[in-house]
Amino acid sequence: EITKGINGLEKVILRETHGSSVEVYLYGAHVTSWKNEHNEEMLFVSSKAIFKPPKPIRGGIPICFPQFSNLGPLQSHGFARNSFWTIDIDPPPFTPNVTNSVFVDLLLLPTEEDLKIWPHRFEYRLRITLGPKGDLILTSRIKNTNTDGTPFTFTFAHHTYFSVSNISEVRVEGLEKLDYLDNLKNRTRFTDQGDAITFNSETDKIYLSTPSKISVLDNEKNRTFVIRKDGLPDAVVWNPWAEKAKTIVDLGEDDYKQMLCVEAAAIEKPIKLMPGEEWKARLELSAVPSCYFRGK
Ligand code: TA6
Repeated sequence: EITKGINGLEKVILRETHGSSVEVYLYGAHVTSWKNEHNEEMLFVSSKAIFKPPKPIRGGIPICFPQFSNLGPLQSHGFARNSFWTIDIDPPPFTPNVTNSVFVDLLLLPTEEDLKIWPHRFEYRLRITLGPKGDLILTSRIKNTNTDGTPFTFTFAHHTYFSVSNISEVRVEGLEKLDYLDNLKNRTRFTDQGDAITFNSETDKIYLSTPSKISVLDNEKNRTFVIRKDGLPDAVVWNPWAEKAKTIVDLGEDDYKQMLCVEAAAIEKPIKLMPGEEWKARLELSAVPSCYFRGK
């Protein structure tokens, strides 16, 4: 189903028979809503989000491509998140396919303007799938279509904003004892010392070579988000906390309490593609009651 969203921007709604749903804006291929079968929202979108190009949407799942953050010459987080994507009506086959699922295929090709700032031709195909149990799966395929024989490199992240009841009660599991780059300390490399990751101040870290499964436990809501990823070795953990939040115009003053970004990413080792070569990555998000998660 394609409808008009905020400010007339087009969005696609996927609905699954048990009642879960996903909303995706073509602007940015940006997932702005992911609801479970009880109509509960899993993603945070800022109360002050500006749905007006060229501003990216604050919240949901922005795509950072072809550059994560300001790690290169492009605008922060690259141009995919504020580009207009199209619906890909005839994508090459995806394997494996998730059975009994609903999905939409989106396509990003560089514009002439993009080519001026990043002189590489590519095809970025994104499949957004809502699985039979309400899981959200994002599958990326990025192909170098340069005709002049040149390779290109990029960094990447799914900048997921999870909705949490109270950041002070949230715990992240799966990143303990790993190395990370601390963005608040000039990206100096440290080794995590704690047992689990909890939050009581601004956090902006790039965890390196992380496991394929990371969990975000929201004790107050009795909900656990499970992140499964493939082809995305790194994981960014970000919460701006009170002071930084005040400097972000499209974030409400107390919004930081209700959000946590845990971002499946490829940052430390940029991806290099030769002409004709394709890179694939997969992110699968599920939300389960914590008691169920604990018992597993
Ligand atoms: O992923 C963390 C980060 O790179 C932070 O450094 C923080 O600034 C955030 O992303 C948001 O970036 P944005 O460009 O959307 O304001």
